[in-house]
Amino acid sequence: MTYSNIIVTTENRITTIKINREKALNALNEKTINELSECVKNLSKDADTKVVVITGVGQKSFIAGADITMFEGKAPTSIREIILKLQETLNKLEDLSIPVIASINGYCLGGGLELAMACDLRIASEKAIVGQPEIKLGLIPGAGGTQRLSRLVGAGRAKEMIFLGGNVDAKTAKSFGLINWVVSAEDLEEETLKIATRLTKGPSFALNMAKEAINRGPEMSLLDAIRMEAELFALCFSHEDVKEGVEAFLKKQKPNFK
Ligand code: DAK
Repeated sequence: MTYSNIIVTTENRITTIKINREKALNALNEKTINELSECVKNLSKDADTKVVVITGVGQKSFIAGADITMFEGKAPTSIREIILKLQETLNKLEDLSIPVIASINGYCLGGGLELAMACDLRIASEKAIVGQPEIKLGLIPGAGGTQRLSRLVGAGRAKEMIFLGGNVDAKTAKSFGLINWVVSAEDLEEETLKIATRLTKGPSFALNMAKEAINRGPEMSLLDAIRMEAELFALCFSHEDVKEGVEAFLKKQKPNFK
């Protein structure tokens, strides 16, 4: 598939996906969702990529939500089809075995925030604006927002953001626990790259196990989740990275994970 609504590049084992609809503030239309879906499917089979970064083209917007023109005159059945595709894509994104970073360069609204929340880490420009404004359209978040937002910030904050549909700035979003880092707009690309590069040098098997434990845990009782953690901890010993990490520590050297 040749992409036009997303730009995909890979450098030093970091794959960057840029949403490329600057004139519509990178809103997600059906074509963009289909391209993203294909790209995420390919990434799940890509052994070379160690980290994924998602961002938006331009200075103004990460993703200003779903493309609202899509909602006009659509039958509920066709809306359902598109929304299931988006949900499926975000679930696959969340399930990638490698770390995924949302680099939020501006408006991050509705489906855009839902996509960012399906990523593992979120770094934002201080100019970023974040929100779930669906209620203003007579809608609710439809791509995982009611669930992922309340898990990230708690039910009270999630209800505040979803019921009132107000936007918050990056610093406030960070104080909610919704964003990991806030940096200046000029530094966003470089700071994102620093984090991504650091992750490419990490032990990929252990990173995968940590992601699995954190993502699966909330679906289980605490005791079952802790038991799963122990199993995944033990599984790490099946990988050469543990030997490398432990030996490097004992020799007071930096580990060189393969
Ligand atoms: N959809 C389509 N076009 C959009 C857009 C959007 N979400 N957001 C902005 N644009 C377009 C504007 O129409 C305008 O186009 P032109 O008039 O130049 O042709 C251009 O981008 C620049 O926007 P503005 O002129 O409005 O720029 P401002 O700086 O004045 O305002 C803004 C920026 C982000 C505050 C404003 O554009 C805005 O409020 N945008 C809408 C935000 C929003 O409500 N987002 C959608 C939430 S609903 C689903 C998938 C996901 C979901 C549900 C279903 N399916 C796949 C079915 C989730 C739902 C949502 O995301």
